[in-house]
Amino acid sequence: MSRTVQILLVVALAAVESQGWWVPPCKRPTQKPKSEKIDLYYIPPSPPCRMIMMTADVLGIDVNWIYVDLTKQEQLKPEYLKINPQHTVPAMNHSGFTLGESRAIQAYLASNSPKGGTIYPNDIKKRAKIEEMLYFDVGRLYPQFLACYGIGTGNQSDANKAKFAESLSMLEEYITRNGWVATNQMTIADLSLLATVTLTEAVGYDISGYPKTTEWLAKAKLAVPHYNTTSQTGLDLWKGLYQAGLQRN
Ligand SMILES: N[C@@H](CCC(=O)N[C@@H](CS)C(=O)NCC(=O)O)C(=O)O
Repeated sequence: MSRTVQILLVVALAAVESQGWWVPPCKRPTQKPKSEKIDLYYIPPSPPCRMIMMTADVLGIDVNWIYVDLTKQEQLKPEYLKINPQHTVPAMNHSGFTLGESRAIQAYLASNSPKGGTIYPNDIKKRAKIEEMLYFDVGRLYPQFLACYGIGTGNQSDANKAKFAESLSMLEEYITRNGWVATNQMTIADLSLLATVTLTEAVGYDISGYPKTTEWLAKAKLAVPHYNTTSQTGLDLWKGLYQAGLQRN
């Protein structure tokens, strides 16, 4: 090859490369997969959906909110059941990766977010404490609340009320020990329990006998961006449904 042809080839290659038309294999830039937006299926009044809304707001992440009309049984459609066989909201679809449990969604959102370490730290002991309180909520406090005050299904028997009150005392003890529910800072467990404990406001249950919980409730609400425009609106809708359920009984 003549010297002139060699120079022309080098110049042509440089031009092509600078336009990004072709990159030699050895120089191929690492292709970072574009992170697709997360789809979150929800309805505003649902307590587990409110905890997801609060988690997304605390993380400051932008997601696709997709309303599922339960009155039209959209949650029973085959395409929804593919995402969540439990036919419940909330549910999540992140480029084909699906979840149908609110607290698992919280953990995923936090793990996937640059700010996630603040509310879902990597430290294994802190995580264990957070999980302890998430299970406390899903396994004890929330079902005991629903046993008394579930929409159209609650039974405010003395036994049910006593169990709920005992669990509130346990929560009071955790908050007294930690400052927040699981650790000394706000975590996804606080957001889970915030969704549950604020339900007491909707049913007129007085928690002033639990002073640490009352203090925590106020500071947790302040720590959630847009609490009054997102979570509170959902809670008010839940209250309307609860009162309508009372009238039906
Ligand atoms: N353990 C689930 C419970 C979710 C749940 O019960 N969602 C209700 C609304 S609050 C629902 O979607 N019900 C409709 C159905 O069961 O078909 C979670 O926390 O994600």
